[in-house]
Amino acid sequence: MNFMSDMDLVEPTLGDLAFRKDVLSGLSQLQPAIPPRWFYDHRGSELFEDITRLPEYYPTRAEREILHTHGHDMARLIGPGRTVVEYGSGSSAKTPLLLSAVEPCAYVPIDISGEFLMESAGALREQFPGLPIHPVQADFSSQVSLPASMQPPYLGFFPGSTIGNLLVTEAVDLLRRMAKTLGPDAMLLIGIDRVKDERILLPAYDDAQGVTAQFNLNLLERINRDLDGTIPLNAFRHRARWNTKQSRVEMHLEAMRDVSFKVDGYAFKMQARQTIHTENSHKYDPRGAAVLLSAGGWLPMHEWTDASGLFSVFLARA
Ligand code: AVI
Repeated sequence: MNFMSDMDLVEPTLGDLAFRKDVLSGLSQLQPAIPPRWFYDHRGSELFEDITRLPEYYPTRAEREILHTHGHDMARLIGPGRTVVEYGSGSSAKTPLLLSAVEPCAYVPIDISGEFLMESAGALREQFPGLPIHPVQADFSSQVSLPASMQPPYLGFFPGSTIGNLLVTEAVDLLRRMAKTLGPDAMLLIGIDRVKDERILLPAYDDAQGVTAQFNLNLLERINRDLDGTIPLNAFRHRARWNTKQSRVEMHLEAMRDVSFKVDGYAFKMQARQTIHTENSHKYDPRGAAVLLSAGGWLPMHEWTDASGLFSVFLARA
């Protein structure tokens, strides 16, 4: 006999509904576009970890080099005894470098993915016994509340140049929310990718092994799986473009022929060469980064770069 259990009646979560809304409204625009936060399902997060190890993808290596080389200098300016609040901690790959340098009194990783949070908090507890670790599962695209037991002064940590994936107005809003959450005596340590030659930028987003292409195309697989989509994956290809005016690398999925498909029962048509815009990765020169931080309510104190000058880490105060 075949009974239907309660588990079979799966209610859509708020995340599922937000994904559906972003995809249906995004595909209906004149320039179809889907926000990059939907890249990170389980497979997408794995592919992103693979990207960080690619020879062409310099940001992760360059930022690690900066934290490794200048950790003592950073610790001197930051001082001991702050509660470190990491935004979008993910797999927390760079956290040990920071925590060993700055002598924090507690660590609060914030991430939308509970799975990643628990895994990395467990690993850090082993590595830093005695350090109180309080994970917060939250989406920092809205105001985040810190656990009541956490004490200022805070050090916000936002590595990886994730700020670059936001439009400038969104980035300013996020920085302001961080300033509000972390309070008047806070500091912020933030990774920001620099403007550089296209010959370095483009391969970083269109690697020879095609891992970034898989990462981009995985979004269509996710739509087909989670939103009952019929998008023919082999009709699309990955594209990375440098947009000089907006100082950003853009990722698109380009239709290689005219295509029609359905998502959640809604019909869509795209012509050959039309694209779905899936990501912006803004690059800042030192002045642009300082202006961005100031507009977000943070006063830049110091900038460190790697030996090749590819990437910056800024320390700022509220
Ligand atoms: C997460 N973020 C900072 C990455 C970036 O470089 O913009 C995402 C990424 N997209 C393609 N490769 C990496």
